[in-house]
Amino acid sequence: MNTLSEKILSAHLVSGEMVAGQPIKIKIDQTLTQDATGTMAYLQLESIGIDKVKTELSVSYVDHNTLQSGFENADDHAYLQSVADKYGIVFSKPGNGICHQLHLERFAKPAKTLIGSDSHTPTAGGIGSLAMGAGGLDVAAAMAGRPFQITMPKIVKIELKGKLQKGVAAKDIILKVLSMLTVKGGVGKIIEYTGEGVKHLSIPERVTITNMGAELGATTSIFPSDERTYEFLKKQGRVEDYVELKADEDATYDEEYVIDLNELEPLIALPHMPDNVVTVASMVGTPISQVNIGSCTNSSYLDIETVSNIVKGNIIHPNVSCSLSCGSKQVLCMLSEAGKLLPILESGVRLLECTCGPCIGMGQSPASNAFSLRTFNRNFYGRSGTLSASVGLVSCETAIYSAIKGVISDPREAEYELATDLETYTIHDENFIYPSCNPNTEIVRGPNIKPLPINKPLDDVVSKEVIIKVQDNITTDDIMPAGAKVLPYRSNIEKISEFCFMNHKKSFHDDCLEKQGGFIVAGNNYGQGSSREHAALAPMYLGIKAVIAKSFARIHQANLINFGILPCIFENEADYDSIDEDDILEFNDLHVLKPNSVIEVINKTKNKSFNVCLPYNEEQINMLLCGGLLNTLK
Ligand code: MIC
Ligand code: SF4
Repeated sequence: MNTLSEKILSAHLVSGEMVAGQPIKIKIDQTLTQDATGTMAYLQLESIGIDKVKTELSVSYVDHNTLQSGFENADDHAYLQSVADKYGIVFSKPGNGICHQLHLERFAKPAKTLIGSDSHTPTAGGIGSLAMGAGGLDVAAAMAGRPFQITMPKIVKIELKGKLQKGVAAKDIILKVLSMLTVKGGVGKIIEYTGEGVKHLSIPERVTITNMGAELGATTSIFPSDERTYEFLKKQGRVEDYVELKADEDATYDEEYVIDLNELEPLIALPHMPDNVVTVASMVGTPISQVNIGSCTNSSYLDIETVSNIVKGNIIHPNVSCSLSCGSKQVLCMLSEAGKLLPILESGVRLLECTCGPCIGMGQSPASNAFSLRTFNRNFYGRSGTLSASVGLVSCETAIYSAIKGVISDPREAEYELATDLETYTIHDENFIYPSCNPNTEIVRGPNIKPLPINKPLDDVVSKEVIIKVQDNITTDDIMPAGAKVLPYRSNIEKISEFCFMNHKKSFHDDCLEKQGGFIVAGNNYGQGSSREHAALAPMYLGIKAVIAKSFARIHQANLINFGILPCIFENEADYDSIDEDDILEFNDLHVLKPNSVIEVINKTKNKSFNVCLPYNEEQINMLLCGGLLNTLK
């Protein structure tokens, strides 16, 4: 009577009891990294000191930092390529595609475990892989053969009934789930999709749903591996990777929901959160000036074929700038081969490289006060690069139909042929470079690649100021912004730390330096969003010793522990209100910190105290005391 996830987890269990809330360790079969998090991950791998990765497969993708406006990104690419060659990692060249789309096409396997230094790694759950986002250091440790620790999640069942109507897409399913569960509703949970509606969903549609499960804060999301999975793997020339996988009929779940696909309508997530969902119908007529199609959520052949079919014979509205990035070279080549690219180009769409591009602010920042419609997964404040812009998240159907009309429009009114996908796919693996595993490969290190900062062991008494106090749902984009100006410094922590919290408190960096570090106080779901460990590394570098929050997002909490910053949880949430910025807080007797403890923190400014919980096991407490995972590994 096992769920799908329990079957994969138990087949990979190394230690721990599979009881929700308990720590477990699992064997990791595959890893992936991307360039924006990969440089750190590989610096960490180098410092762990192994000869060759110990996973079945590890892939290093270059898809984020592809704008080469200085030497920095190109230097990082050369570094990544040389490390991959030496340590036995497949290297995917810039322009080859977005890591999640490529991994799905060429490498992900049902019933395998995968962790990736990118929060959207659960994309591969669309073909039944148990795939999770993680910090770069955890990915490095997995490449070195260490099991991956998670808290055994609760298992949530979402039963899909019926069939999507024309104009309604898989994106609308996940937006519906987001409206039901919210951006913190998936924390500590795996979302399993079941029901007869599943068989009507192709793999590209399923991965749109698992991809955006990251926005629920879920540990991962997963679909069964069935005939549709077989069909997809066959088209990819990988039938041998197919295994059937489904939950037992009598499996029991911690929560259950039902969505009737027949009744679903086009939806849109309004600024500035992916769960701020309303119907497209309620927004019809809103003027837009930008549309961006692509990202790891919606960039498959099927997605772009749909775009091509809708735009065919139409012109993008004169007031709209519409860009499109395919998820991979395979998608782009197949569109071209099938004659589906020409209608897109003729309509006036701006064709971009097969990369993350505008999704991570690598270009295409909207105009001041613009409304931008995007098929992406995140519309966090400032992420587009324009603070005054509003970003709405929609399906490909809504995006392209609105781009033609110049205002938000309901794609159910569009006349177009439904996409049929291709009978066979053509494989274009030329941009994957297989490693020589030569131990003498010289590692290329440009001047922007600075040595990894290492934390000091924790002091017994820490008495410092609260440098910043923030509210609920603070994202890692709030903590450590991305975008074309900041991303080139991902391998230079000293430099990137200058941008820490820049959209919330410009003086954060200088205050930390002046006060020799301090504390962060936060509300619920602190650190949601990306897996970027820079959101822990930069604060660590600036001397932040603890984050005291009402609750944390999973990956960020693990990253804080990995870098030796105490993630403390208010025992009593009301104490959040009693703390102000600049208050001096004091932690005592940290050297005798025990697993799963509740400790007292003294607010010296207010002359009172409050309790915080540290629900961590012995290994994690040891890591925190030593100043992080790297110190313990050494
Ligand atoms: C994102 O979508 O926010 C990113 C950029 O892909 C991040 C990784 C990063 O910050 O490098 C993620 O999702 O983990
Ligand atoms: Fe790239 Fe955007 Fe996907 Fe992150 S969410 S991996 S930036 S496409």
